[in-house]
Formats: sequence, structure tokens, C-alpha cells
Amino acid sequence: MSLNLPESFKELLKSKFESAVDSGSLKFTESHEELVQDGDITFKVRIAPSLAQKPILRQDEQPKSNFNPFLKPEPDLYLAPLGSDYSLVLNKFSIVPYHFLCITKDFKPQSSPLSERDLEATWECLNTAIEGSKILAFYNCGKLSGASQDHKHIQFIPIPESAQLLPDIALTYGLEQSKDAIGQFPARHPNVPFTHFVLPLPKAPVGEDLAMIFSSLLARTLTALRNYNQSKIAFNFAMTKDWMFIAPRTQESYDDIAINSTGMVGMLLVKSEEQFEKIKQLGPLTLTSSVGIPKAEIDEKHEDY
Ligand code: B4P
Repeated sequence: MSLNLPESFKELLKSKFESAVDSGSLKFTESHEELVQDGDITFKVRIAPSLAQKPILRQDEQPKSNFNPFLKPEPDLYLAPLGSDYSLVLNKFSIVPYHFLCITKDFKPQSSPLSERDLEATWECLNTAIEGSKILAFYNCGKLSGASQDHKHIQFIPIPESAQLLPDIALTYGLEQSKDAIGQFPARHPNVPFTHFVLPLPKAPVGEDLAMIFSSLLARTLTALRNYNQSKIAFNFAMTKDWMFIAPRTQESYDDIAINSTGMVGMLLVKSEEQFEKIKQLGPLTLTSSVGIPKAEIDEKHEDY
């Protein structure tokens, strides 16, 4: 792949993160994590009460200004270019250290699907794991997916190397052979009530491999949205070095609990103890299912892709 991270990017990420926190350019919010078991999935719920003060833009509200923070990234947050089309920047509002974003240099809408080039850039950024961690990439596509910024950005957070997210567990249920170019039907966790698709990744994929796998997941996602009479395209995407995951979305939040791609793979964020109590009472799978599409009754393996 021709997109290469600058040498010693990890050191740069660490030092820039520390200096941006010190200068106040990066607003780091303290949080604590609780585990909530639902079936064989352990949801990690991050509780960050100080985030409640951050203004939230609901889908039916017009932006108060056309300010786009990614057209001219703040110098204190800027990390490096990636190829000629992308910039890597620190997330201004982090709750985990070293959270960074890959943004397109020119404006591209967050409602557009990921291109082969976007996927190559994403794969390259997965090489930034700092000791004991692996990287989770995620992309909130469309307003109903939890996206708050319209300029195309893929996000990266370190997670423990041993983390077992919903897609890891879905893949343990096995894959069936298909006759299409991928050769495998996407895995789905049998006890997860919302529509989702997971495919494993080869060890050293080229851009074309990533694009084919993404297309296979996206085609099924678009069918699910169409069958559920959704006129707006919205989905959550997540990826590690092991798998790619997509789940279609129909709602931005459940009550006042906003859910993005991290939530759909098993890492929820709440802004109060009350919201955490709500999740425990409801169950994380019921919560995530309420913003997705119920798993189709029909056997989608009969669809022709
Ligand atoms: P979006 O795709 O638009 O939305 P989001 O990740 O859900 O973040 P949101 O902004 O809605 O924040 P929330 O309170 O829910 O991503 C936009 C990204 O751009 C965000 O990361 C945002 O912080 C960043 N950004 C905005 N202005 C910026 C600027 N001037 N420069 C650089 N970056 C800028 O959540 C708060 C934070 O926690 C978000 O970063 C979110 O991604 C993260 N988060 C949510 N769930 C998490 C989890 N389970 N674990 C770890 N982090 C989590």
C-alpha cells in the first residue's frame, strides 16, 4: 500500500497528546468504566459525567454556524499528513488517551461510504498500537449513526489487546461458504437482535481486498435499510486488524443516550449515573437494538449479491 505513516508516528502521537493536554487545546474528560454482561457479550460502559456540559447537536437542529473544525485543523492537534489526501489529528474531546482521527484534506461528506483509499488509510492507522493495546477504527456514517461532524473522519482508539468485542464473539460462531467473490457469508451473532454483519480480514490485505469486503457488508446493509423503508442511509462501521463490522442505523439515540459505532460493538458511553442505571435495567443489547434494525426474519442468504 502506498499510504505510509511517518516513521516514529507512535512517539509523535504520545508527545503531541501530552502537550495538547498541557496547553488546554485538548479537552480530556475523566471517566470510569463498568462492565455489564448481556448473554456472552461483556459490554464496557464508560461513564463520563463532565461530558454532559458539552453541547449536543440533535439531528433536527440546524448548526448554529457553518464552522468546520477539520478544514483547518488546530496546529496543537495536528499530527501528520497521510498520503496526499488525508491528515491525522488528535481528537479535541477525548475520554481515552491517544484518540485520533483521519480526516480528508478536502471536504467530503460523512454520509458517503468508505472508498478503497479510505480503507487503505484506515488499515495503515491500525499499525499505531501502543504497548499492550490494539487499535479500534470506527466510522459513524450519516447523522442517525451518531455522527456530529459532517466532514469525513475515521476515528481510532486504543483498546486492550485482549478485548473481545461483539464482532470477535460473532466470528466464533463460524462462517459459512458463499459462492460470491468473498467466499464467505458475513457472520452474525445468533443472539444479537439487531442486524449486523462481520467478515474476517486476511493477514496482509491490499486495498482491493478491503474494498471487496466492505462492499459485501455495505450491500447487505443497504438491503436491510431498504427493506426497513429507511430513506436515509446511516450505518456504523468498525474495524480491527482481525475483522470489519457494519450495522445499519435508524435512530441516533435511545431516550437521551446517544450511541455511536463503539456502542454497537460493545463499548457504550454515558454522561450520568442515571443513564448507566437505565442501561443496566434495559440491558445493553435491548438498548443497541432500539437504534438499529431488528434482525430480518427472512434468510438473507437467499439474496443475490
Ligand atoms: P462524530 O463521528 O461526529 O461523533 P462521536 O464520535 O460520537 O463524537 P461526538 O462529538 O458526538 O461526541 P460525544 O460527546 O458523543 O465524531 C466527531 C469527532 O470529532 C469526535 O471525536 C469529536 O470529539 C471530534 N472533534 C470535534 N471538534 C474537533 C476539533 N476542533 N478538533 C479535533 N477533533 C474534533 O463523545 C465524546 C467523545 O468520546 C467523542 O470523541 C467520542 O468519539 C468518544 N467516545 C464515544 N464513545 C466512546 C467509547 N465507548 N470509548 C471511547 N471513546 C468514546
